[in-house]
Amino acid sequence: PVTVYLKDYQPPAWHIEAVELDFDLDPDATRVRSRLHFRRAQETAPGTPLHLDGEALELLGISLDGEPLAADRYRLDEAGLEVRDLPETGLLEIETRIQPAANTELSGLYTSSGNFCTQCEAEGFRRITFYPDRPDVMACFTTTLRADKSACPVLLSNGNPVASGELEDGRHYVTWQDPFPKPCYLFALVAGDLGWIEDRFVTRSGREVDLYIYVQKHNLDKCDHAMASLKRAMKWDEAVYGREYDLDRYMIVAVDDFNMGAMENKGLNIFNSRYVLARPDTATDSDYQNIEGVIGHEYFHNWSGNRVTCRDWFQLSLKEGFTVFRDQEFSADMNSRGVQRITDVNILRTHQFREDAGPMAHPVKPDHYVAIDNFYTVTVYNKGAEVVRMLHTLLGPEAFRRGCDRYFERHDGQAVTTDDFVNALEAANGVSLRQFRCWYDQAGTPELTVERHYDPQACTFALTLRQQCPATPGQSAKQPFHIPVAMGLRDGEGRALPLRLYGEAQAVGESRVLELCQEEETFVFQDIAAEPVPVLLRGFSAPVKLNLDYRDAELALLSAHEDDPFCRWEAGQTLARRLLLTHPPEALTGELIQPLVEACRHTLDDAALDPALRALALTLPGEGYLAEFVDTIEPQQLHGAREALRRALAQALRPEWEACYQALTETGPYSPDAAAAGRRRLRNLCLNYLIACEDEAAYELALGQYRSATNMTDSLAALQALVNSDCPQREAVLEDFYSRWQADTLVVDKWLSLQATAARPDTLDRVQALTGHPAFSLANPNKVYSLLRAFAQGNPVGFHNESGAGYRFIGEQIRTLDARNPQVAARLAAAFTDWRRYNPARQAGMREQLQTMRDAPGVSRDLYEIAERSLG
Ligand code: B3K
Ligand code: ZN
Repeated sequence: PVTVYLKDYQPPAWHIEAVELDFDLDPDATRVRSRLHFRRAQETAPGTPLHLDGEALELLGISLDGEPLAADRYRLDEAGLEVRDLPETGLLEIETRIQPAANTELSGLYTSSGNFCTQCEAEGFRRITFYPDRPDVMACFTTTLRADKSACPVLLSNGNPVASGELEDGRHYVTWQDPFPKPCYLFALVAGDLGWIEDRFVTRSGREVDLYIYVQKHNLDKCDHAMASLKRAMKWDEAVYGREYDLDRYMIVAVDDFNMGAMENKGLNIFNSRYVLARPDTATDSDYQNIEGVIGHEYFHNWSGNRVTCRDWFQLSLKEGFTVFRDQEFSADMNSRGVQRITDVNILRTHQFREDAGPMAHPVKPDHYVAIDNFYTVTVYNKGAEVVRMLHTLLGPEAFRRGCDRYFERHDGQAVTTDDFVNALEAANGVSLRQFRCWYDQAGTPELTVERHYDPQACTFALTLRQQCPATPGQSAKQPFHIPVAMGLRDGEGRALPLRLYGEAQAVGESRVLELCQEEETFVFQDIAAEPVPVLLRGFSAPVKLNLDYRDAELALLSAHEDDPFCRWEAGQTLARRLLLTHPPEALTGELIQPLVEACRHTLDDAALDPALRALALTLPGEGYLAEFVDTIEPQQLHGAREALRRALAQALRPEWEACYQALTETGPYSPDAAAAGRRRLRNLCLNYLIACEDEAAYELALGQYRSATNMTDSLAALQALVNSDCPQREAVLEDFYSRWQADTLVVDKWLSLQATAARPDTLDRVQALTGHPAFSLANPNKVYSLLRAFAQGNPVGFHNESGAGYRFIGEQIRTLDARNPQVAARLAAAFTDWRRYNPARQAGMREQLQTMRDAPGVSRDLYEIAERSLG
């Protein structure tokens, strides 16, 4: 497999000014006629051939300016088509044949539940027709779809419909025109027998936009939340970024078979149905949240991604990091800002920090890849979002907005780089972000070590901040980063102190952002009457690991008094983490855990605190996060410790959990709003503790909740509690759930995940058995994620079973899957990349699977790259 390097980037030699596509749709043999209006780029020497990418295509014909092209004027190879001796401008017509129903990779044109749909990002368009498949080639698309009218009454593509009519043999056609030039990765078509709901949005300048959500007809009663979310997103982007929608219609289509979450195709988003469909009895509160977030994300791409796109795929974070930041802020504004931030930090620290510390570590702007689809990572997306968030923090909201305005204005209609984004922020504000650019180029998570010194005579408090970034593959030495450290100081009673730095005439507020640019800097605060408690990284202002030797009493104080929700939560988590990592499970009782018990009691009773924040504070750090703090990961040990502490807290506060549970009982109709969801979350957490007592009363409570639940959140929480307990009815309830929901594929996914993540000795056997269950299919990515990935990445004790059987099972599944869908196989293989973190026996078992994957005959580029880099 070939490696592509950023340093080799060359601008396109040929432009495509307009393209007309004509599809004769048939599941087994679709004919695609393409008319490319090409022009040689000014800098290109005459005689330079035109390269068109193509993969899995059957070429039926090719002509130039109306004449068939002689065989010696073009050459077909594995990568595509090379056309020689072209005039400066002209029209190339190409006819190809493809087989949508046989497309198991779900890249290009494929069928899902009998309907046609496409996925072109990153390099799927070349599986539809020969084309310069790179984002810096932007063209205006006109697309005609022809299909059988009864099988495909709905025919959709980008832009606006401009013509339609009947054809012979019961076929019909629709022609779509997209007035905005776009790269081919944003092309989409959908054809099939779909139902839809419609709505309308009036932009703030008074333009009317028709909104459509298309789904399989049996799902029509599950679209309202997605539509409401879309309208909120459109309004938010106008209010916060001044960005309006630009076409007459905005369409969303939900399909059951989709490799990723969703795709921002211009005017025609295609979604994994799990990010569209919701009804109170089928979707949980977090499903509702995720739908709102992903609908927002794809909508925001219309500006950050589509109107301004990426020059090449190394710039992926230009659109993804920025758009994730935008969707996180949207969700924060629609719900609870504190809860959103803690949730996002949790994802970052559990998954991205881990990636950044392993063999797949890469910068936010990578500099080489084998399969670009492997780089849709938590680093490019979530760390990329943190980088944009730091720019927001450093510049402040107004200057950040000015910079974004400048960026959209300067680059509208262009394909640009992350550097262009930073340039625009600089230019609009007259600042230099030279050193800040390190965040784009250097991989690895910096460690921020803090030393403090209080001088009672001088009444000064000095904070010395030192940064250090570990080596990552291919990058041994690192330049210091420009790190914004949002901070404050509190006195012994928890009161915030005014902050006056050395040399300042007066205090500047009680919260401020220190900028660490050197390897080490000291900040001295004046007028500090007694030793204060420092609070660092408010709002988690930088994606770094913080080392600060807090005393337990200080953490307790912050967990009771700090205003910043993240820092308050973090203080409690740190207390719990210390217990979990420094004591054997059997010691986690009595005196030792008394301070934590008291902190939990305080949180439980704190009626003034948002229930969702209380639930987060009362949740023990996850095993995945804890694993970041040990040298050798012993999954059973981490799990055992966490379970022991959970049981101890459950028993110590039994009456309190029960009282809180009862107090939060609600009877009204379901609403997914943040307040109601927060109350359910806390109540279900109480249930989760109560069931840890493993007694009849707790079982009855869970069984009662399962039977009487009127929404999926409560139903699933009860089921999960039971499945992870020794309750004798657990199997019966699981069966009941399946027989009730077997017709709803997304609910069945939850049923699979629950079993795959159950902490029970027989889980591996069960997961193996479930691969043969009618509910499972390797052909559907959601099923693979719900069962196999949930087991491999969400059940460390099961997957890392001493016997190695978990490794062998998942390895085998990956190899089978690779032949059918390399992208999904490669995602699943991520479970093995961290093999060096385990003991020698596990290392050997994991490495063996990676080697077998890498050396398998016919291994895909995607899987090869993951295995090879992991073995590195
Ligand atoms: N841009 C798409 C991801 C495409 C995946 C390519 N393998 C989804 C998103 O980030 O909005
Ligand atoms: Zn995106």
